[in-house]
Amino acid sequence: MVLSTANARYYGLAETGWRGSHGTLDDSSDTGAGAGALGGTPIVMLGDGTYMMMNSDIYSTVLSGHKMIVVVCDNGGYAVISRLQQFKGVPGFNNLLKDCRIQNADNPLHVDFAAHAAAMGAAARKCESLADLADALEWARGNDRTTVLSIVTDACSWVPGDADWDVGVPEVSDRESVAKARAHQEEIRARQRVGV
Ligand SMILES: Cc1ncc(C[n+]2csc(CCOP(=O)(O)OP(=O)(O)O)c2C)c(N)n1
Ligand SMILES: [Mg+2]
Repeated sequence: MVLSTANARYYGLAETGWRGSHGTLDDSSDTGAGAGALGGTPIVMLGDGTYMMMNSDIYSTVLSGHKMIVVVCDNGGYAVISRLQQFKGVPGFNNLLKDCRIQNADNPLHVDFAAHAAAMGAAARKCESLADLADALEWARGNDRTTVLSIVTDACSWVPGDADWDVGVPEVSDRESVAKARAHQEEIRARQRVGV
């Protein structure tokens, strides 16, 4: 099982020989997911935003016959980045679909991931519940090619535990919330250990 976030390649490491059965790949420097080098079908779990950034790997695995199972957690956008954005003192914009400008806010323009994956030759199914996902995984295991399962997830529930994320905040702003975020950033930086 591989958890993959933004821009990690879904399958790459299967071909480069990444060894291990579980892993989490995070952020833009990663170039591998979809382990399975030691046998078995890789299961790659990723977000809807990650799907949008790197879905051509699905087509490649259909063409090359390197089957994988992809579970797309569709929470309506870049949820973690929306959270980060709001922590830095501004209301969310352009990260969650519901916060985007060109659309009906009550009915955001969701991508139909199952239809999209099917268009690239993958087997695909939309799951309506966790029980449905369990059935779909069984079905996916028996398929002869890459299979994509999508399921709706929550954009605002987070597991416990957190860390400061040192992203630049403007020094000058009319918003008090931004000034506070900036002051917090300076506190974070004062506690950083250079070179560690
Ligand atoms: C190419 C690239 N652009 C931007 C980012 C920053 N980034 C990290 S997580 C993330 C959001 C990913 O969205 P999604 O996969 O839907 O996960 P969610 O946060 O919604 O669970 C982005 C844009 C990145 N890692 N790589
Ligand atoms: Mg998302």
